[in-house]
Amino acid sequence: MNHGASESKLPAWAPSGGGEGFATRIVAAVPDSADSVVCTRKGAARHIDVAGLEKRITTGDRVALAQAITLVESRTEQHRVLADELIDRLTPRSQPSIRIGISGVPGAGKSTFIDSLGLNLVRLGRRLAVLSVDPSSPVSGGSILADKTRMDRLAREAGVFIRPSPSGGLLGGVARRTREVIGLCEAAGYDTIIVETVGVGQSEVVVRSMVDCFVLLTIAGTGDELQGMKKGILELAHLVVVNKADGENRVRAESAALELERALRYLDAKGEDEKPKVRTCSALTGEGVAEIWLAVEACIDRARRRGDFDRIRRSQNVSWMNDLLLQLLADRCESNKQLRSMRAAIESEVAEGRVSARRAARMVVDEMITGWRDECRDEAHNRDALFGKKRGVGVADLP
Ligand SMILES: Nc1nc2c(ncn2[C@@H]2O[C@H](COP(=O)(O)OP(=O)(O)O)[C@@H](O)[C@H]2O)c(=O)[nH]1
Ligand SMILES: [Mg+2]
Repeated sequence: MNHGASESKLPAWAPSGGGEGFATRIVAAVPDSADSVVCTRKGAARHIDVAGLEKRITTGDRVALAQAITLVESRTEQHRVLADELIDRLTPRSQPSIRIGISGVPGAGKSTFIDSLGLNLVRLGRRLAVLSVDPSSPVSGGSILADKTRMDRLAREAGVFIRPSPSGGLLGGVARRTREVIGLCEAAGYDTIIVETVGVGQSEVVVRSMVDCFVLLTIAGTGDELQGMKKGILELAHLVVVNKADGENRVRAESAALELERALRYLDAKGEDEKPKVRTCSALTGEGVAEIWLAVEACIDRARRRGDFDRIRRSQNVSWMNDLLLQLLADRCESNKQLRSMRAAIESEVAEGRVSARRAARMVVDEMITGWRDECRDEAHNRDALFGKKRGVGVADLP
């Protein structure tokens, strides 16, 4: 499979006259069918050249980056193995970056805001990747570098990479992959990562756990709306921005900002320094957007001075690993046929009170461990037969 740039084409919505200079392209997706990729690393390399992909990504090839993201997002086991390998190769190459989360209800103006902010960042010489975590965003036709995202101006910039959510993704799954996609973008040399997420509750919490600065974008509503904004969400924010402060709406936006500031004064357990700041802007006219960026930088500087920046990143990495660990166990419980049928049988025993829940959970874990050990042994046998005992865990190494 050759994913050369020649296979990419302009999206249907590209402005006429944009020509070859238009940065956004549609590229073919990594096929999802199991037989398109041979299971072993050696075999699979014939189809997806992980080393080649790594090289292209680190030399700034956006088509390669898009393909890598599609690979990471794929649900097939074969792709998972290759994605693991690619991530292992790229992790040491990650560049220092800042990660910003931008959340808000649909229509608050997030995409318009990112378009405007992004142009400022490009002028400042930053290389920007925009990722969106929006399970409802419609995407079609394979992997697309930017859909109709209201980021048309940004999408033309050479130093910008825009990636909407994969279609049909469940929130948990989309966000889980986003963490890895951030890493890919950093390895590709993007120094500023913006994650756009729809404010529907859970997604904010997930995105908050992967960024350095979390911005909540809101609009002046009926007043009730502000009151109804969940305290929990406000507490997540480093910065609250009241958008659409333009035209007739300007006064309302400014009074909404004052009201928010008052509400935030009573947030407990945070020093003055750490309380969310409130700003207004107009993403449409661009007024106030540069100041928002200064506020983001100030927030990151404060964190650095407190020694929080690195500490929080480290703890985000660790909790990320722990999330993955639980996810691996849960996936195993669901995907392994033997475990599934054993669980079904034992569930009815528990339901009838014949076996305690505690004992049953223990039995499932024992079964899981036994099954895993057998599989590892088989896998090691196969590997030894294929490659000899030179690398990896040999049969003799297993307990
Ligand atoms: N008047 C005004 N309209 C805006 C502003 N920002 C966004 N909009 C409009 O609000 C609508 C939703 O914007 P969009 O960026 O798609 O919101 P998102 O769903 O939060 O990404 C669009 O019609 C925008 O043109 C702003 O600052 N002022
Ligand atoms: Mg949007």
